[in-house]
Amino acid sequence: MKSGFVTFIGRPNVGKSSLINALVGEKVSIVSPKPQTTRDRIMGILNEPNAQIIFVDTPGVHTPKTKLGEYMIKSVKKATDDVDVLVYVFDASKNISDEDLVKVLSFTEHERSVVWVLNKIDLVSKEDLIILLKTIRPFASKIKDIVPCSCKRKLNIDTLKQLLIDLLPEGEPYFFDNEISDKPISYMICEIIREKALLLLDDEIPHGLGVVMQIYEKQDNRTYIKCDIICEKNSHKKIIIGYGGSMIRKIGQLARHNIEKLIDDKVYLDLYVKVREDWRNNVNYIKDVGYSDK
Ligand SMILES: Nc1nc2c(ncn2[C@@H]2O[C@H](COP(=O)(O)OP(=O)(O)O)[C@@H](O)[C@H]2O)c(=O)[nH]1
Ligand SMILES: [Mg+2]
Repeated sequence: MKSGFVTFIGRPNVGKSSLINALVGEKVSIVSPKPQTTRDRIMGILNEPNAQIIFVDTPGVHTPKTKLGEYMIKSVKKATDDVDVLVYVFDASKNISDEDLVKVLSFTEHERSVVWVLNKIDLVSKEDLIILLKTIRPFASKIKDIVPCSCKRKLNIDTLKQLLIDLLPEGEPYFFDNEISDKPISYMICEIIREKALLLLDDEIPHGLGVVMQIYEKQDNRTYIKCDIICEKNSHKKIIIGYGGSMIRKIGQLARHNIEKLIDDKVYLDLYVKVREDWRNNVNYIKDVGYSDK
């Protein structure tokens, strides 16, 4: 039996969460085209007949501007200490700068195995991929392997899975084999709601969004869930609710669909919008929204 922790790091938006969802085969981490979608370290657990891989998803490496941002960077640091394999993800369709390489190489100064993934190869030609591989190969002397992947086309996902299993140490499983994440269901439900809001809302609002669960109640033939969507300004609240409630209804419909799949029950989802000015700089609010060291 093999078992261990595999942490995914890299710039925002390169596809870390998408890769982990593809590898686990379940939606454990939310995905959106907006940077800084992932705010916390999240574990996704994959059980194979002879292996348990605990994937650790992290927020993208960025320069923090708020207390929440500082928390996000701290959670990356924690997730890279003490893991068995570190996977650094690049976006193959973007240029890889020297600055990127310096940062990436700083993660290879340890004993543990490091793998590089070039994701989104569906967006580049074979020729460009070969040029990219030639450019980075000289820096890869201490790396176990470089794997080109595409989540969108499901290319090389199984190859990556097998490589990671090979690199894991022998050991007993850390989690029961029916668990898919270290986060509670309430956390995953709030994240699904935030994902739909990220997808539907304009650029300026999403960064200031948080979701807090107020009620989760199993009823006769359905589950009743009440959540607050937290935003930073009254003007944002108006946009989130939308004309005659049209936007919040859309967010609710999309989210309900995913939540019903996750908990395998019919769901009545009740959403409210609340304003908390500057909550991302208030430690107590950050905790309320579910991001805490504990
Ligand atoms: N074309 C393409 N898009 C991808 C691929 N993987 C992820 N994406 C998209 O890239 C965006 C960012 O993905 P996400 O997993 O949230 O990135 P993260 O910030 O690194 O976790 C989303 O819009 C994904 O749908 C891929 O292989 N090909
Ligand atoms: Mg992510």
